[in-house]
Amino acid sequence: MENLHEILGSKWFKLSCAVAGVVVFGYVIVKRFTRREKKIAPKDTVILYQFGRGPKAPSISPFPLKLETYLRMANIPYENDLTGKMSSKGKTPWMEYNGVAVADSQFCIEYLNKERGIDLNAHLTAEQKAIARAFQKMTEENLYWTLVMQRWLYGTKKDLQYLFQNLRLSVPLFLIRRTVNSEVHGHGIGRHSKEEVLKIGKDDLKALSDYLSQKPFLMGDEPCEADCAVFGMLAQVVWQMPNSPHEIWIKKEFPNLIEYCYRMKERFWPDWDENITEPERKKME
Ligand SMILES: N[C@@H](CCC(=O)N[C@@H](CS)C(=O)NCC(=O)O)C(=O)O
Repeated sequence: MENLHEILGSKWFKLSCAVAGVVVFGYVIVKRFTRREKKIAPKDTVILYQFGRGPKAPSISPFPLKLETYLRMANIPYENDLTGKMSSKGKTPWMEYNGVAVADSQFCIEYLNKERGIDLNAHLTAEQKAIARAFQKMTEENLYWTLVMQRWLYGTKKDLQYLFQNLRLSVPLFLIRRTVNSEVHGHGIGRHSKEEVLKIGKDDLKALSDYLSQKPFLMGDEPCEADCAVFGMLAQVVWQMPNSPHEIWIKKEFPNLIEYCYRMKERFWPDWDENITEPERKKME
């Protein structure tokens, strides 16, 4: 008891309390003034949470562009929240729809399909649906990681600064690189040599190019759900990975993938230029 009194009365205890008080007070003030207004959506309107716009494509990430393209393809009213707030799973994109939060672009699509009775694959046979799914998964679960490794690990800091200049990178680059290294190691692809990783990327692009061939869209004359994912990914290569091996291959060996991206952009993004930051910056220069 004596000891407790001594501790409570000591100079160090009082100083620690004062410091803790200042820290808590500062935290409350910062939180109070940086609190963002929560978007309230009209009924049946999606709030799409994603990063801010990219320099030459509406997102620097394939998955938000996939989901936003889907919302357009399916004619679903939506509003963007571009503050970069992450989902409950710590990823982007995610959405709120009539008060329900859904994380993961594919789960968002499936939720909306169910809620609104949408089927963008209605014109496909069961066999075509299976092929579309296989290509989508190859693109999102395999090709994607070669883009991640090119962008974050093999690419230059200058390329990243260009990509992120209008976005807040709240975590220092070395920490992001450390996380990416551990993610790709866990996935397995990060254990391969750079040459091997790039070969995987090129082989996937070749498979997409060979399968697309002269067709306007992945599965034929009309776009389907998988086109949203494939376009979201390829748009990064076409517009936002300058001088990367991926861009060089696509330009030299798989030009039908570039034509495909322009076709998708024309059909679903007539307002593309208003949703990228590059023209704005050009005007300011
Ligand atoms: N399967 C998810 C993938 C989303 C995803 O990987 N998003 C990345 C951006 S490209 C992300 O949020 N990364 C942040 C992180 O992993 O911490 C989806 O389809 O939404």
